[in-house]
Amino acid sequence: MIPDNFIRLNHYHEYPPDEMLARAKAFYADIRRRRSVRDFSDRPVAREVIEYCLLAAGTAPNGANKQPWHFVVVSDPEVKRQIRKAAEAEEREFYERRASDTWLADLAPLGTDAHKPFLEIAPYLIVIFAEKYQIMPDGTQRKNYYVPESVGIATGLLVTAIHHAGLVSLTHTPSPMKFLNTILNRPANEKPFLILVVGYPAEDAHVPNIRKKSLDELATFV
Ligand code: IYR
Repeated sequence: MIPDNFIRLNHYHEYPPDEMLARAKAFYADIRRRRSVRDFSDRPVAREVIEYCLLAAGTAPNGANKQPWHFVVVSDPEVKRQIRKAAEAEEREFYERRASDTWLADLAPLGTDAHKPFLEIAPYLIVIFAEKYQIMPDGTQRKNYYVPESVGIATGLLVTAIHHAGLVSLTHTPSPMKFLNTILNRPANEKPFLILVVGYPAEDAHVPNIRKKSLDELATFV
C-alpha cells in the first residue's frame, strides 16, 4: 500500500548510457570553469535571475524537510555599506590578531586582506542564515536537524545556479558574523552561515592560479 501522502515520482528522467556519460562530462566541463571571484563589476543584475537561483537553492535535500535556511538579498547601497564596515572591522581583527601564522601562510596564495570593496561594488550580497531551531506559535523552540549539512548543500546549489546563469560569486565568511543579525534584523534562532557576493566579474578580473585535486586524489573506489 502506498501511503496517501505519497505521490508518484513524476519528473525523473532516465537517459541512455551514452547520453548519461555525455551529460556528466558536459556538466563537469561547465562547472570546472567556476571560480571564486573577488574583482566585481557594479553592473546591475536582474532581480528575477537571483529569484530563480534562490528557488533552485531551496530544492536542496535537508533534514526532515525543515528547510532550515533563510536568504537575505541585499542590494541597498546603505545596507551594503554597513555590512562592509562591520565585516572589515572583523577582518582587521582576524588578519592583525586572531589568525595563526599557519593560517595566514595558507591564505597568502589567495592574496586576501582585510579590505573588502566587493561588499559595496557587487550588485547583490546574499546573506545566508541557518535556522538553528524553529520558534513554534506558542513560543517554544524546536531544534532543526543536520542544519550545517542542509544549509551547506543549499549554498552549493546556489553557487552552482549562479554560475549556470552566467554570473560569478564569492563565498565570504568574516568571523564572527553576529553583526549580520543586527544589521539585517534577523531573529536569534538564525545564525549567519556565509555571505555570497554575486554579480558580473570586473573586466580585468584576476584569480589565483590554483589547481583542484585529481580524481585519484579526491576519491577512492572500493
Ligand atoms: N575571512 C577572511 C579570511 C579567509 C579565510 C579563508 I579559510 C579563505 O579561504 C579566504 C579568506 C577573508 O575573507 O579575507
